[in-house]
Amino acid sequence: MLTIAISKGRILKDTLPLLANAGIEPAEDLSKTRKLIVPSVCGEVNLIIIRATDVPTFVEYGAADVGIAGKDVLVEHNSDNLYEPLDLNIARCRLMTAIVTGKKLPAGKIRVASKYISLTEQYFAKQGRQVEIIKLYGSMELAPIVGLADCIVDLVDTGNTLKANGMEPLDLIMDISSRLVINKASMKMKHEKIKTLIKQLEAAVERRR
Ligand code: PRT
Ligand code: MG
Repeated sequence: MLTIAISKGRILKDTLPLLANAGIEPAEDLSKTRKLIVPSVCGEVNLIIIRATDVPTFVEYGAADVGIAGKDVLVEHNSDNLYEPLDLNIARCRLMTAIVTGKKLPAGKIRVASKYISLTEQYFAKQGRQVEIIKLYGSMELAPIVGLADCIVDLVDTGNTLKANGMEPLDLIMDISSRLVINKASMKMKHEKIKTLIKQLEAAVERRR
């Protein structure tokens, strides 16, 4: 059996066609079921359905052999126990700083709201700027408007969310897409199965280009 960790959020709709190309189809409609473990039609794979941010944790501890997660989540998680053999080129977006439209960052120490504590810290350290980071779990766009922070670090796709909240993107921190990750021990123990999966997904990603 191979266990694959996937998340129900925006990554799912792009993930399913890729998995289908690798011969993996969920035995139930994932958008409807409340089950957290769903077998594949072929019976050789179990899909576990978890929060996007939990994918690296499940794969790191071997609770799943394989997972699909955003680069943002992977860099923030920062594990040495994961192979990352394939860029799936799905759920693409940019990690950016953003600010109230027309405003400039004040001089000196600034307050930055984000759910990406480690990425934010690294980015501003490289810029040589002192920051106080305020951890939020969502609705980052609100923080500068209500005076909680000078700017935010968040994912931007169309830019519509920022715009709708009177904000604009400032600097690009990192281009983001979703990646295939593999538990290091699984890579050894289930080498043939996983190698085949990587090859099939690779081909599916190429075809999708
Ligand atoms: O489970 P949890 O709630 O912690 O995760 P989640 O809700 O963030 O999951 P999900 O499914 O929403 O996102 C999972 C992954 O999708 C992220 O880790 C990214 O790798 C990827 N992704 C790609 C995005 C976006 N694009 C994106 N636009 N994740 C979030 N957004 C949000 C962004 O945070 C902002 O609120 O969409 C808004 C901006 O979109 P635009 O189009 O208005 O610019
Ligand atoms: Mg969300």
